[in-house]
Amino acid sequence: MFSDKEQFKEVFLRKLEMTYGKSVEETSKRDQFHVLGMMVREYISKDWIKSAEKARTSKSKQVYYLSIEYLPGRFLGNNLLNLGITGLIKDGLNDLGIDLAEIEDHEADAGLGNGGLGRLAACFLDSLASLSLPGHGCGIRYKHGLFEQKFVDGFQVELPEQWLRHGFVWEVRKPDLAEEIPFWGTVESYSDGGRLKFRHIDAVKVLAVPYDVPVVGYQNKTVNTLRLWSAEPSPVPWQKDIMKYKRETEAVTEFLYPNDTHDEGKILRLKQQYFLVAATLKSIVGTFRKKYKDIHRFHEMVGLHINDTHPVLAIPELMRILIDEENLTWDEAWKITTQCISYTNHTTLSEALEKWPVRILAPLLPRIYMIIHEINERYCQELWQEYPGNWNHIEQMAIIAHGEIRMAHLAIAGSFSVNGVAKLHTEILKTREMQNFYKLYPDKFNNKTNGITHRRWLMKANPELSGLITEAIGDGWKKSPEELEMLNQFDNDEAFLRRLREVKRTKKHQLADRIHKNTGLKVNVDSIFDVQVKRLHAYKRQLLNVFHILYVYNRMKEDKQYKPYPRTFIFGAKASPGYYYAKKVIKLINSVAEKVNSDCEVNKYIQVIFLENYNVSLAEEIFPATEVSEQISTASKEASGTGNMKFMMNGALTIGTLDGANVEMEERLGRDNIFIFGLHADQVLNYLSNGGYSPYDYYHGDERIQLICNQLINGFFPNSSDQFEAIFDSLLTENDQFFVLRDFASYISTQRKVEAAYQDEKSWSKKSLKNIAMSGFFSSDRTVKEYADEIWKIQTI
Ligand code: B1H
Repeated sequence: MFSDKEQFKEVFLRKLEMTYGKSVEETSKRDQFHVLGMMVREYISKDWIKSAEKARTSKSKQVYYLSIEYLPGRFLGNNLLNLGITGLIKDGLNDLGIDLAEIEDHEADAGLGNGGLGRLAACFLDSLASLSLPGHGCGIRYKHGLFEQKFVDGFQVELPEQWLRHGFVWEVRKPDLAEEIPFWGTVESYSDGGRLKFRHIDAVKVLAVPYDVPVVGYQNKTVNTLRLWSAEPSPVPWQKDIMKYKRETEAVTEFLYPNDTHDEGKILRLKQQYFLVAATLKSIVGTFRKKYKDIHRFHEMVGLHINDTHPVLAIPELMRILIDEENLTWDEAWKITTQCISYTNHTTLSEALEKWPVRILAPLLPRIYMIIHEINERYCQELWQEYPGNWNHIEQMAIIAHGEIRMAHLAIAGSFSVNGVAKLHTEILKTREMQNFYKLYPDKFNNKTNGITHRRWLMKANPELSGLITEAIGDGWKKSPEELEMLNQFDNDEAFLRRLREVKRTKKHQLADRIHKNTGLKVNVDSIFDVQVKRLHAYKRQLLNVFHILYVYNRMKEDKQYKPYPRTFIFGAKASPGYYYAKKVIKLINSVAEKVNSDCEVNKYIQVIFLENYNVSLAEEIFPATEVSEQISTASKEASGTGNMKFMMNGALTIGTLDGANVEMEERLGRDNIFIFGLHADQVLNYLSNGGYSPYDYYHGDERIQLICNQLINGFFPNSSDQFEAIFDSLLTENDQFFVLRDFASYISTQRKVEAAYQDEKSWSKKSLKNIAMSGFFSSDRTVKEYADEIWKIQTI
C-alpha cells in the first residue's frame, strides 16, 4: 500500500516488475494501466471491507437497485478523483516519465447499457456512495457490452464489443456465492403438514456467479458494491448433451440487447431478466436470513428498486420465496412484497412497453407464471369491487389479457411507488398513459426528476472549468452542487467571463484534436460547436438537425452573398442494428457530411462531423467543448433526457423543445438563457389523438422544405438516387409521426437567433455562466436524496 508519492512510485515499480517480469521501460501502457488499477483496487479494499462490515452489522435499511443495464464507462479516473489521490498518482507517474492520461486511455469502457437508462443507473450508484447511503447495484456481467460501431461507406456496421479481452481489474469474482437459477421443468404440488404447497421440479439449472465491483464515494470512505452476475454451467451433470448445455447456459449473459426504448420479446431476454432477479433475490434473502430472524420484517430492512419493468419479475420471485420457501401466507407475502418494491417508468413510447406472451413465459418459468396468474386474479377482483360490471375497464387494466402479460401493470400493482423521471413525463403518466392506475392508486405516483453526477461530468471531464469555479466560489460546490448558484455574482465580471471563454476554447481545442485523431478531419475552433449526441431514434429527430444543415447549405448555394456564422455540426449516435429507419438516418448524416465537407464554397463556414462509436469516454470529451446543445425531440416523447443536463453543466446553451427535463431547465434559466422552439407536448398529443397533421401542407407551403425533401430522392446525393426514399416516405406518405416538417420553420428561425446571440460574445458568456450556475439542481445527488427520503426511507450511515 502507499500513503505518499515516493511510496507509490516504489510500489508501482516493484509491482510492474513482479507482474510482468520486465523493467519499466519495457512495459506497455496497458501493463502500466493494469498494475495501477490493481494498486488502486487494493487501496480501495480497506474501506470496501469496512463499508461491507457496516452494512452487515448495522440495523439500517439497505436498498438494492435492480437494473438490466449499467453504463459506467471507465473507472480509473473516477476512482482516483473520488479517493482524492489524482494529484499524488499523477505526480508520481510524472516523475517516472509516465503520463496518467495516456494510461487512462487504455481502460476499456464498461458499456453494459444502451443509453440514458443505463447511464442514469451508473450516476445513481456514484451519488449513493457519495452520500454515504446504503444502496447497491445489481446487474448482469455481459460478456459483450453494446456493439462497437464502425462506418463503412457511411453505413453503420456493428462489431462485437470486447471489454473483457484484457480483463477487468475492478471486479472480484465470488464463486462461493454462486446461486443456481432454474428454468423450464414443471411445478408439482405436495402437502406440507396438511398445507398445499408447490415446488418447481425437473428444471434446467444455470449457475449465477457474482462479480463484485467497488463503487467509491467522493472522499467519504464509503465504498458500496455493484454486483454483476455471470452465467455458467452448473457443476452437476444434468444434461445428456453437455456441450449444448454449456453453450446454452453461457449464452444467457453473453450479449446486451442493443435496443434503446424498444422491447425485444426474445426468450433469451426473458432468461436474462429472470436470471438477474432470481440471483439477486437469493443473495439478498440469504444475507437477510443470516442477520435477522423474522422474515416478516423483510420490507423494513430491504428496499428493492426496479429500473423500468425489465426486473419486474422481482415481484413474483419474492412472492415465490416468501410463500414456497419461507412458508408465509399469500396475504403476508403480498404485504411484504408490495412494501419492498418501488418502480421507475422511463418512457411512454408504446414500442418500449414490455409484454410477454403467456406461451413463452409459462413454460420457461412455470412457478413464476402460476404466481403472476394468481396476482392477476386477485387484482382483477379488486378492480371488480372498484368498477363492478365494467368489463371493458377491467380488461384494459388487467395484468394478463389476450394471452399477454403486461409488465408495467404488474409493476404498478406490485409496488408501493411509481415514479416518472421529469415533471412533464410524470404528468403525462398521471393524466394520459397511466391515468386509470393513477385514479386507483393516486398515492403511489410521484416524480423524481433525473440528474447526473457532477463528479464525472464536471470535475473529471472538465478540470479546467472546475478549477475556475473553485477559484471563484471555493470548493463547497463539490459536495453541495447547489452552491454553483453562487457563480451568478460574476455575471458582470468581464475578467471572469473572459476566463470562462478561455476554458471553453481549451476544451474545443482538445476536442478538435480528438476529431482529427479519429477522423483525419481538421475543424475550425473559431466556429460554433453545435452538438447532438444520443441514441439514434426517430423521436429524437436527428433528421430535423440534418434539415437545418441542408437549409443552410442550400441557402449558401442559392445566394453567394450569404455567409452564415461558421459552425461545426457534430453528431454521435448508435442505431439499434435492426432499426431500419435509424440506419438510414445515419447514412444520411454521413452523406450530408461528405457533401458539405468536400465543397470548398461552403466548408469554410460549415462542417459536419459524425464521430464513430459514441460512448461514455468519448462523451466526456464532447460535453465540455460544446457551445450549442441540440435537445430537439418531439415534445412529449423524451421522458427526461440527461445529456441535456451534462451540456448545461459545462456551459453549453440549449436549443430545444419543451420536452422532458428541458422544461425544468427553462424554468430555472428563464427564457433568455435557453432557445425553445416547436410544438408543446399537449399540442403534439392532441394532434396525435386526432389523427395527426398534414405534412403535405408544409411541403407545398414552404419552398425550403420542399427542396430538402426532394433532395432526399432526386439524385442530389450522388451515389444512388433512391437511397433516402424511406425517409421521404416517413415524412410524407406516413404522415410525419414526429412532426419534423411541422417544427421546421420554428427550428430554423430559432437557429438564426442562436447564431445572432453567439456573436454578442459577452452576452453569450453570461448565458453560459447562468447555465453552469443553475445546473446544481440537475446533480444526481439531489435526485438520489429525493429517492432516499421520499421512496426508500434510508439514511446516511
Ligand atoms: C429510456 C428506455 C429503455 N427510457 C427499453 N426507456 C429498453 C427502454 O432494452 N430495452 O428494452 C432500454 C431502454 N430508456 C430513457 O431513460 C429515456 O428515453 C430518457 O429520456 C431518460 O432520460 C432515460 C433515463 O431516465
